Amino acid sequence: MPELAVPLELDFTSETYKSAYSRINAIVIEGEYEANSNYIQLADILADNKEELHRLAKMENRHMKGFQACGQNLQITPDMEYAQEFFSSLHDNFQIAYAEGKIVTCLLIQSLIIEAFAIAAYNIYIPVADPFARKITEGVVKDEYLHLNFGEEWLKANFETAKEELEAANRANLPIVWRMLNQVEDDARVLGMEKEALVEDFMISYGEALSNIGFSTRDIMRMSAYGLTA
Ligand code: Y39
Ligand code: FE
Ligand code: FE
Repeated sequence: MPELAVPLELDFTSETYKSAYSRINAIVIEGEYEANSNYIQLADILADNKEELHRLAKMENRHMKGFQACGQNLQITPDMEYAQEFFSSLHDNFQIAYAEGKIVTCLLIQSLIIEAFAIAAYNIYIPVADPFARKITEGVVKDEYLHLNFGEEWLKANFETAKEELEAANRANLPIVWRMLNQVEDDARVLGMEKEALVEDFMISYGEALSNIGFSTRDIMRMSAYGLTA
């Protein structure tokens, strides 16, 4: 059987490809930049995990540089203004939660939702990427599993006190991810990535994380349904 859903031809030099890449590449660069600063902020309030969080922050900075090189390699200029707007809702919700000392909400936004989004995007991108970007992305996605795992472990250890806040944070932030996926759908398709595959991979990583943290299948079904109304 041939691989499914890989377009017959992707011309990495076409104007159509480069235009879509200028937005998706910017999204990824902005995401990595914000992930770096989110982990630095988390290190300031999670004293016990300070060193580990600084290590994660450093990885995000390395990822950002890798993806900047991917854009340069294809001779595109990332549309950073577009990307900042793309992340603004999650960015604002993280900053509001941080200002209120809501560590659980911050971890749900960065270490579960954004990391699961990254894992989905990178896994779906790798088979359709240009050879330079494929190498970079393969290295990056390994780190993203470590980041998701950090959130899982911390939230699992604090499950009883975190449960209610996690449910509220899921309810407020999962619909935003759905809107982001809808917004990026057309550009992603130009790069050879189908929205259905992104959604599927996201829900697998996010659902597994919720399960590892301590939620029941019933809870996970209920929590997942909040995305659907976006
Ligand atoms: O933890 C991380 O490194 C996450 C910041 C990076 C986010 C990547 C978000 C990717 C969404 C791209 C959508 C393309 C289809
Ligand atoms: Fe990253
Ligand atoms: Fe990450």
